[in-house]
Amino acid sequence: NAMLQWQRTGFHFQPQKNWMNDPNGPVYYKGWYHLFYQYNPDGAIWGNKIAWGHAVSRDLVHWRHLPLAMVPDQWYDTNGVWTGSATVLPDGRLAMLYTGSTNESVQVQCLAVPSDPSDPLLTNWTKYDNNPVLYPPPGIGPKDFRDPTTAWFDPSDRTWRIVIGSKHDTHHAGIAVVYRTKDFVHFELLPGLLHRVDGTGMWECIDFYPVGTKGKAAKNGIDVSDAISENGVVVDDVVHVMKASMDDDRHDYYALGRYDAAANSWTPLDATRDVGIGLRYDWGKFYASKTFYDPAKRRRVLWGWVGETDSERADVAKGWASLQSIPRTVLFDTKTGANLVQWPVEEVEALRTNSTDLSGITIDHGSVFPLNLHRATQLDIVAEFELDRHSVMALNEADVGYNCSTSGGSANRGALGPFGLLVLADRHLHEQTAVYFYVAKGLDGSLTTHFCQDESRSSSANDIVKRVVGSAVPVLDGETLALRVLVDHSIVESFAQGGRSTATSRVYPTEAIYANAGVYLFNNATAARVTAKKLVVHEMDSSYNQDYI
Ligand code: DQQ
Repeated sequence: NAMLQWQRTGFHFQPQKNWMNDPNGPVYYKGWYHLFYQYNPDGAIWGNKIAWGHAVSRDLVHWRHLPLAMVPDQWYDTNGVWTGSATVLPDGRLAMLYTGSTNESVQVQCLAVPSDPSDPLLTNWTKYDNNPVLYPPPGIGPKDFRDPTTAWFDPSDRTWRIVIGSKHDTHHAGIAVVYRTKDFVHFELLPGLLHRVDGTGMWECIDFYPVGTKGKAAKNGIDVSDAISENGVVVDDVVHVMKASMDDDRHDYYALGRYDAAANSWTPLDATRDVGIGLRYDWGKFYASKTFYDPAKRRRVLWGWVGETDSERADVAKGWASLQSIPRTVLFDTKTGANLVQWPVEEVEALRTNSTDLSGITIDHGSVFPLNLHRATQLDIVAEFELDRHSVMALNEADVGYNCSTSGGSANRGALGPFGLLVLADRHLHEQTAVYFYVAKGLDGSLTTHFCQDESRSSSANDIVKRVVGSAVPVLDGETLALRVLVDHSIVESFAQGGRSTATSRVYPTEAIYANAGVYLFNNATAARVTAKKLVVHEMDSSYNQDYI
C-alpha cells in the first residue's frame, strides 16, 4: 500500500517491520553506538513476547540492524524482556540490567552480559545463570517494579547504585527506590526513598543523571559516576536530573534537583516544579526515554519512543509501529538556570543537502507565504522570528489566559499570534501541521511566549488522535523567537528557543504526500507583522540505505 509506505521515515530510527517501543540500554562500546529497543517480532502491536531489538551505528544517524539481542526464553522473562539500562564498568566490561516479566507476570530484575566482550557489535548476549537478581521488595506490588537505570559508582562504600521506579498505593505516589551492589548479582535495598511525589502514580523508566551548571562542565555531558567525588559527595557545579515516565498520562516529566548520596535523597530545586507536576521533555508524543553518556564526544544523549497516534488497525495494515526520536544532546540551560536544553545531535546536520535561504522575509498579519522547495517530506528547518516592535508596544493587553491545548490552535487569531510554519501542507492547506508561537501581553507590559504544535488539520483521516500541544517557553531579553523543525514523512519534531521546549507529533497526511507536500510561513496575528530574521530550509538525505560496515 503506497500511502502507508509513505509514512516510513528517511532519517528517524525504525525497525524494518513490526512493533517497537522503549529505547533500551543505549551505550557506546568499542567505537559503536548501540541502540536496543522493545520489539515485538510477531506483529505491529505490543504483546507479551517482547524481545530486545538491536542496531548499531558509527554516528547515531546511519544504523545497521542486527539480530535480536535477547528474547523471552527463561521462566523469569517468558512474559517479556522489558526495559533496562547498560553500565560500562571501569575495566570496560558491560553489565546490562533489565526487567523480566516472569511466568507469573512478576516484575523482576535480571542481569545479562555480552557473550563475547571482544565483539564490538555485541551480537550475542548471555543471561546470568542465577537470574533474577532482584525481586520486588516488601510493600511493593509484583507488577510495580521495573526499568532499572544505569548504575553509578559511589567511592565512599565502593558500591554501585541503581534506581528502580514504582508506586505506593497510599496517596497514589510515584516513588524511586535505590539499591546498592558490588557485583550486579547481590543487591541491597537502601533505606528510604530517593524521591516520591504524591498523586503521580507508577513511575516507569526512571532516568537519573548529572548535568554541569557552570563553565566547561555545562558544555559537556557528565558520566553518572563522575559526579560523585572520592568521599562520596556530589561534586560542585552539578545538578541531578530526575526523569520519570508517568504511566497515568504517558508523558516524560523531569525536574532538576540536588542529590545527597550519603542521605540517599534527591530534592528538587523548585518544589513547585517537581517530577510529574512540572517540566516535560516534550509536549507531544514522546515517552519512556533514556539518556546515555557518550565518551567519544563527551555528551549526554537522549532517546525517546515516539509511538503512533493512528489506530491499531492502521498499524497492523502497514505492518509496523513507532519511531525513535532523533537522538538529542541534553545540557543544563545556563541562561535560565531552570530547565534543560535538548538539541538534535550534530551528526544529523551531515544529512542536509539542498538549502534554501529566505532570511529577512516579512509576513504581514493575516497572510500565508508558500516556500518554493524541491521536496518537502524530509526537512531540517531553522527559523528565527521577530514581532514588529512598535505594534507590540502599542498594545495594552493581549490573550493573557492563552494555553496551547485549549485556546483553539493555529486558526484562532489573536493580537500577537499565532505565527510560524505550516509543514506537510498540501496546496489548498486542507492538510497542514502548524508549528507556531503565540505571544501574550500582560497589563504590566510583560510578554509570555507560547510554543505550540497543532495536529488538528494534520490529516483528513479520522482514526487519528489530533491535538494541539505545547507550553509557554522562556524567552530572555534580546532573544528572537527561534524554531528548529525536523520533518520526516510522518513525524514533525520541533525545538523552540534552542531546545528549551520541544514538541513531537506523528502525522498521517493523505494529500500532503510526496511532491504534494509543502511548507508555508503564516502569520495569523491581527496586530503585528512578523519578520523571519532567519529562515533556512535544508532538505535531508535518507540515512537508512547506507551500509556502514
Ligand atoms: N515498557 C516496558 C516496560 C516499561 C514500559 C514494557 C514503558 O518495562 O515500564 O514494554 O513504556
